[in-house]
Amino acid sequence: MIDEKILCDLRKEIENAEMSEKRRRHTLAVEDMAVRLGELYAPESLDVLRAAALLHDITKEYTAEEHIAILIGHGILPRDIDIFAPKTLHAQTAALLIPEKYAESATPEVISAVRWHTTGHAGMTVCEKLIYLADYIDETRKFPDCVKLREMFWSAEPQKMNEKEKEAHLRRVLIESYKMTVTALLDEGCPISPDTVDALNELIIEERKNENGRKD
Ligand code: DGI
Ligand code: FE
Ligand code: FE
Repeated sequence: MIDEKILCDLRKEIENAEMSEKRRRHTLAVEDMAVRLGELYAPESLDVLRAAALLHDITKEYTAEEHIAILIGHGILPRDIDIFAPKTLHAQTAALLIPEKYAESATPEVISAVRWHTTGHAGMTVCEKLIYLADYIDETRKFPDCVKLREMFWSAEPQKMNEKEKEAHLRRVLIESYKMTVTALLDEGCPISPDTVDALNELIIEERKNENGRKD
């Protein structure tokens, strides 16, 4: 449990951290969205969600060279995909720096939610899914795909769904988000991280099993 005082201090630190005004507003809006999603899907983990949201983009504005130096400094050899999909690097480096810079918030759940917030991966926990989604649909995002996904998530009124419906709804929204991301990346000639592909495949397979279950 990360107590309220640690979370308040963390928010103050992030409010004063060296990052652009846009990134700061986004970070605080991800915290708001993570809490809204958490109230629906993981009310017992609001502390994890708040800390992960506040920490998820702490290295977003570092250069590619700085990210690579952090990986190497932690004994990690950058893979080809790290070099050719550089926008995914900040999730790895933020997760590496949290225990050093924000030790009081550095629980395994917080670190993993930050680590996977950009690509996702196979076997995502509910907190990992919620931070990934909160990051995509926070209220400051005006990009058409984000507006569309935010609308898709809330217009279905998940507050009124039972547990099974809510789970299926989250899965469908996540699949849609990955479709939009992968399509945009391919259009731009960017490689798709194997973690992104693994996450999407797993969600599609779960969805197919669910459809078959409904037919039986
Ligand atoms: O850091 P944010 O901008 O708030 O959001 P984010 O951490 O989800 O990063 C989004 C960026 O990462 C976006 O430009 C797309 C890129 N990205 C996400 N998954 C992949 C990826 N880029 C490549 N090349 N491959 C991926 O699988
Ligand atoms: Fe990010
Ligand atoms: Fe973000």
